[in-house]
Amino acid sequence: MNLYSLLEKGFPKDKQACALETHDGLYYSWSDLERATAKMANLLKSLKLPAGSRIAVQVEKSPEALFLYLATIKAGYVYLPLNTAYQAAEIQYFLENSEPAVVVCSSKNFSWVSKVAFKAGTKHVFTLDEDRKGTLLERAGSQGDKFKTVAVKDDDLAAILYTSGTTGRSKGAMLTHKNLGSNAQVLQKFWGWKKGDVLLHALPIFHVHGLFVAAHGALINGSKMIWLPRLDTAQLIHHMPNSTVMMGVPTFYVRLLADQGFNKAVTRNMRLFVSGSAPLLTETFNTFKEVIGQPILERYGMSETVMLVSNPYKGNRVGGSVGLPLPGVKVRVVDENNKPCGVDAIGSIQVKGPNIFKGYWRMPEKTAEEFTKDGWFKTGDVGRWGGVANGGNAPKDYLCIVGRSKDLIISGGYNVYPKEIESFIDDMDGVDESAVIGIPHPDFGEAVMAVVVPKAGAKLDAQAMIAALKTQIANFKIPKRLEIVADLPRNAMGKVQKNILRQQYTN
Ligand code: MCA
Ligand code: AMP
Repeated sequence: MNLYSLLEKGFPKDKQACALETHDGLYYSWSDLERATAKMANLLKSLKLPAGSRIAVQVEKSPEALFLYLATIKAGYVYLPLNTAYQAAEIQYFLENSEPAVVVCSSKNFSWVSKVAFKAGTKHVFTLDEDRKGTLLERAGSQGDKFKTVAVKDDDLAAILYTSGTTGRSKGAMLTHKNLGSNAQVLQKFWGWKKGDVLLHALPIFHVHGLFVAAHGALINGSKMIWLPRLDTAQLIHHMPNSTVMMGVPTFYVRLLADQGFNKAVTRNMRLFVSGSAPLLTETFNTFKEVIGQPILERYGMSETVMLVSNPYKGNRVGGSVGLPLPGVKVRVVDENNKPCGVDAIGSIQVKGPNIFKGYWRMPEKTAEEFTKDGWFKTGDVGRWGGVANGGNAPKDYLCIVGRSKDLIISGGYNVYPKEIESFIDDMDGVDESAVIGIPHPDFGEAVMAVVVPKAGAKLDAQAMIAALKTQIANFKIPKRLEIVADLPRNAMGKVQKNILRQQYTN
């Protein structure tokens, strides 16, 4: 068993057919994909890495970056993708925590990444750039272009995805070959993937959505991908007439609808638009349906679980609801005693299934905390069956997400944990305390905002604080707004009342 073998079963017979077409007019056949993947797998094998070695990758999106992922799982190693926005302090934590055997980074970051990597005990650091340059490809070039896929066990790790923690540092969610394989198979059927489909791919590939939902979907179906480096609405509109499927975070749809060039004619060959990673506003769902004539399909998942719930491909897609549990996935909404709630009652969402991760990397206690005694994973999301949540009107077997029990902000599909940003702000000179909240944002859905209290007598400069944060943390985590105030609202227990702050700054 190996996830690569499962995906490979779907590759087309005609190996000269196009697997990837890039924004700059390059065509990669399925044979190119297989040969490049084999060369990289041979390179990894030649390093004689111990079983279970992690291959940590922080590179810009390119076809070769996808082949590196495929090579890693084909060779039986564990893929560890890292957001390209992460800076030195963030990367240092991930590398020290995961102790990868190999690190692959952009040439422009080599000097600082290699320093951090060698310090963390990594033996091999390669570079890979967007323009087919870098030492990884140089070294792989001389390797053989055939590689026998390594047999692994169902519950061997295929990937580790770091997700930010509500308290403390990020946790590495361990995903197995079975977790990813079972989800890819279920989605292929559930979303009606068919021969002739072409996926328009503009998501980053260091997260579940772009890699395990979008790219896996096309690979397991042997479908061509139009491979764009990032979201660029003009490029999407240009390629859409030659595409049939697209997946995006809600910001994709907000920006498309704001573009004069986006209309029914452009989408004439599109059969499916999928949205996820953050709530899709009912307003966006309705406008899209009105303008384009087809409803966006919204689905719900997590890094720890891959996809859980989806609106149907054929059937009623409901705005404001994430739909029905996927085949094989069990979902329950429970009260504080873990007892299932009735229809229309709000409770915590818990899940079970072959797609649920193996646990957090080297955190057995954290892992145990996140599961109930009878094996349900606690998502930290709050929901209800049916009802009129989010302005929609969902049937009783449809799940609506109405909030989060975890203190989490989702901005443009990226998760930001307030605690992390607060700790950076609290460490600054002259800061007494801070509260970081999410406020509505027309483009990103939610935006990060910081409310900061200075120490007695200290004078703080909001712009200087933002500039200082920019040197320390990923750009999507930077507060879009920072207010300096005399004190924070607290309840009788002394806890900061973030709901009051959210209300105050929402308008
Ligand atoms: C960029 N910026 C952001 C974000 N992205 N600010 C807040 N939130 C963001 N998401 C800021 C940059 O710091 C910069 O600020 C300015 O916006 C422009 O940056 P740029 O890179 O040009 O932005 P963009 O290309 O327009 O990107 C926006 C985006 C992108 C397309 C929405 O963030 C994106 O691709 N998001 C997708 C995330 C994703 O794949 N999530 C899936 C996670 P300045 O100018 O001040 O420097 S997987 C998941 O959640 C689960 C499992 C699931 O269900 O899928
Ligand atoms: P991540 O940690 O990046 O895997 O993000 C997972 C979280 O994204 C989930 O726990 C939800 O809070 C959120 N999420 C994903 N899809 C949706 C959706 N369709 N609607 C609302 N929230 C979503």
